[in-house]
Amino acid sequence: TRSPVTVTVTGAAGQIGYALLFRIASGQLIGPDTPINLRLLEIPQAVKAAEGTAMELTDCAFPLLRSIEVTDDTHRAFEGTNIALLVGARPRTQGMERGDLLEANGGIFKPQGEAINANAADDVRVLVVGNPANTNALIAQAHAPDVPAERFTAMTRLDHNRALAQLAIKLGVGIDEIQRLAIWGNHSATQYPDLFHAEVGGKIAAEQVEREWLSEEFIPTVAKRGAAIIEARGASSAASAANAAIDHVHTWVNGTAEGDWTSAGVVSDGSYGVPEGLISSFPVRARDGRYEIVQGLEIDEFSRPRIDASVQELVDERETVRRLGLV
Ligand code: NAX
Repeated sequence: TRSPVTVTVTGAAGQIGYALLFRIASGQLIGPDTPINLRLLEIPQAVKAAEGTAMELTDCAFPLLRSIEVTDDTHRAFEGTNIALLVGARPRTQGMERGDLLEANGGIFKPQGEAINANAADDVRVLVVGNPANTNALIAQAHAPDVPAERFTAMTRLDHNRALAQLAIKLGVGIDEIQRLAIWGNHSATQYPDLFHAEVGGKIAAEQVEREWLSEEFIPTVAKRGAAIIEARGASSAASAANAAIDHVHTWVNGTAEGDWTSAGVVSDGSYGVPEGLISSFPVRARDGRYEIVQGLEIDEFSRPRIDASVQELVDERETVRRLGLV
């Protein structure tokens, strides 16, 4: 058995929280040898509901779950945290402009960034799930100057998994036969799922599908899947989002398979024309506990404008939060 890891989950009483916490406590986040101390952060009105979830977690008698603490104190929530999953966010409500949404979320992610900076463990890793995830991650990172910027990431693994599944269905192959797929840009409808580097059976995926399917079906289906789930379920993706968060952290800690990569929103080093400092999705490898951007890929002319459009949206979001004094 390894030393225990402290995992903080914000928005713990929400629907993703409910799908996520039991999997963390059962050992799926890091691995079957690592005991977990859980910290659940909620707003005061939802603390009672989070305590109910904590009771159920206790009742599972998970061998790896060492402790659970529910709090509405942001500083306490991140004390000694090794893994921070920032799930709670302010949803867009009717009549709300994008600027209002970014400002409301700044009110959440700025203090959480500060609290991580002041209280978290030296090896803290942060995954932002709450939307707009990339820019929320940027805001938190901007307020944690003592934490290496690369420790702040945004979740595009759900988009990645959606793209894997759509391609597997189309080609009639297993998920494990697909390698090197990647999501570029923002976790939004502008995201670009790239099949020009993806391989199926050692051959480029884009060459195994019709170009029209790629542009008219695959890309929009992946990009608008969140809306399709809401339409069908009457609620937004929860278990699949929780699953993707588990995948993101598990890969970060345990590494990608040799020769393969995955997708994550990470701080740009200027690669592929993505302005430095933006938190954008890239093809990434995980090695030695770090995500690194896969370098040296050639970007074809189908992909280039699509990547650029999504990155431009991130640039605009950063401009907005700069004007609001949030970064
Ligand atoms: P819910 O509304 O069910 O839960 C959110 C929870 O966050 C609530 O319990 C609320 O009390 C809490 N909360 C709000 N402000 C908080 C704060 N300052 N500190 C701590 N907790 C706070 O939403 P849910 O369906 O769980 O979704 C959570 C977030 O994930 C949303 O922002 C959603 O848009 C985002 N998603 C991101 C995805 C991604 O791929 N990156 C996909 C799924 C999901 O849409």
